[in-house]
Amino acid sequence: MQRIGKILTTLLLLTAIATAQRAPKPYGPVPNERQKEWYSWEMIAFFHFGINTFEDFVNEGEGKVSTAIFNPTALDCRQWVTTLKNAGIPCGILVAKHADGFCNWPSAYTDYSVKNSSWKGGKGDLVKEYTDACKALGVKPALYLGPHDRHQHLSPVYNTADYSDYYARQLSELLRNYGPIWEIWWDGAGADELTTPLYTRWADTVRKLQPQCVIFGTKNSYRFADVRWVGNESGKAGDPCWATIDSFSIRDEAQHIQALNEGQLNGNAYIPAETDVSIRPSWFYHKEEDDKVKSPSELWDIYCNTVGHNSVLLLNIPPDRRGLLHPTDSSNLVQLHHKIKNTFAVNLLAGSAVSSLHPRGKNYLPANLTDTSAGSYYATPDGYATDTVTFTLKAPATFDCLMAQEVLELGQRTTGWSVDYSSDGKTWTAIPEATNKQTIGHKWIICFPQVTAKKVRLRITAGQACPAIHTFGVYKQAAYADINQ
Ligand code: OTN
Repeated sequence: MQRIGKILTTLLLLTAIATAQRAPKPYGPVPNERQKEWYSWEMIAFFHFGINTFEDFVNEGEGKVSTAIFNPTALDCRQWVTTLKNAGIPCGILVAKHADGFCNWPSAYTDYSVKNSSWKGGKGDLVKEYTDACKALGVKPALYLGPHDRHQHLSPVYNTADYSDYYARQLSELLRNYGPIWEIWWDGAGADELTTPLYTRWADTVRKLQPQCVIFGTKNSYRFADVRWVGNESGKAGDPCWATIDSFSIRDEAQHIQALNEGQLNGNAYIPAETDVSIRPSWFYHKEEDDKVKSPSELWDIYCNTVGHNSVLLLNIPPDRRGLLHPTDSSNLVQLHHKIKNTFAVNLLAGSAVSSLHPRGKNYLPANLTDTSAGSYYATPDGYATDTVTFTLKAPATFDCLMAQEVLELGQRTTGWSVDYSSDGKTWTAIPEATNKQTIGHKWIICFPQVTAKKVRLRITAGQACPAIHTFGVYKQAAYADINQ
C-alpha cells in the first residue's frame, strides 16, 4: 500500500512538473487575427460627414435633397487625422455613404454623389482625400457604407438583383481603389429588409478584396460579423460583457438587446462588442450643439465603460460645414488621451512581492502580472480555476482605479473575480465596485473612491478553465489639471 502511495505521489509530482512547462490550452471560441488586431486599437474614430451636414437638423436624410448643397468650404482631412494622432486613436471610420444615399466619392454607379456637388466643381473625392491623409499620417482608414440607401431604394423591396449589384459594385469601388480598408460598417438602422443572401454576396466581396477588413454586422449580417453592436448608442458596454454570443435568433427585442450588451457566456460565436457613441448629441454636426460636446470627464467614463468593459470604443467626431473638426471636440478628445496615458503610466503594483496559491510554474509566475512584457502572463495549473494572488507593496500606495487583462488567444476563462486591500495582510477590506466581477477579456477597468493600502489581493473565484491573466494593476487617476497638451 505504502509503495502504491509513493508511486502515486511521484506521478502527481511528475504531472505537475510537466504541466508547469506547458502552456494552457485555449478554452472555447477564440478571436481570429482581425479581431485581435481590432481589440488592439481600443478606440476608433467615427466621421459622420456628408450631405446631411449641409441640412439643418438632419441626421437621416431622405435622399431627395439636391447634391448642390454639399459644399465644404475648407475641408482638410489632414486636420481630422492629425487630431486622431494627437488623441492616440489608430483607426478612423469615414461615412462614405449614409442612409440618404449620397456618395462622398464619385461612384460610377449613381449621379447622387460629390461629382454633382458644388464642391471643387464636382471634381472632389472625399474618400480619396481621407484615405490619403490616413496613409500620410499612419492612421488606418475604415469606411461606413450604409447597406440601406433611401435615394437608390426607389422600389419597395431591397431584395432585388439590381440592388444587390448596385451595393456590391460600390463596395468593390471602395475596396479596390483606396488601399487597405480596415473595417467596413454595416449599420442595422433602416436595414430590416436586407436579407442574408444579400449580405452573403457582399461579405464574399469584402473577404475576397480585403481579407484583413473587420466587418461590423447587425441583424441579417451577423453571421459574417467580426464585431457586434453593443445594443445602445450611449457608450455603455455591459457588465458582464462577454466576447461570445449565441445564435442571433432571439425574438424578444429586450432579450436581444441584453445579449448584445452583455454577450453570452459559452455563446458559440466569438463576436465582441463595438460601442458606437457620438461626442455630440447627434451623429452629424449641428452648430446648435457646440456647447453640448461631451467633456473630458464624460469621455473618461465612457472609455472606462467600453474599453474597460472588454469592448472597443467607436467615438463619433463629426466635422462641421467647413469640413473641419470643431476645436472643442478635438481638445476634449486629446485631453481624454492624456488622462488615459497618464493614469495607466504607472502600475503601483510593479515591483511588489507577489505570491499566489496555485502558480503553474516558472513560465507563468504571478510576477508576470505586473511586468510590461507583451507575451508573459500568469496561469495556474490545469484543473485549478480559482486562485488568490497577493501583492505586497514596498510602501503603502493610494489608488482609485484598477485594470485586468486576460490572454485573448486562450479564450474566455475567468468568470468570477474580486479585489480586496489590506494594511497588514490580516484584515482585508473589499472594494465594493470590484467585488463579484465576471468578465475580464481584453481589458476590464474599475474606478472607485481612493484607498490606501500596503497589500492588494486578486481573488479569482470562478472560471471555465485555469486563469490565464496577462496584466493586473492598480492606478491613481491622473487629474485633468495635470494634463499638459
Ligand atoms: O431607431 N433606430 O434605428 C435606432 C434608435 C436608437 C439606437 C439605434 C437605432 S438603429 C441601430 O443602430 C445601431 C448602430 O448604432 C445598429 O446598426 C443596430 O443594428 C440598429 O438597429
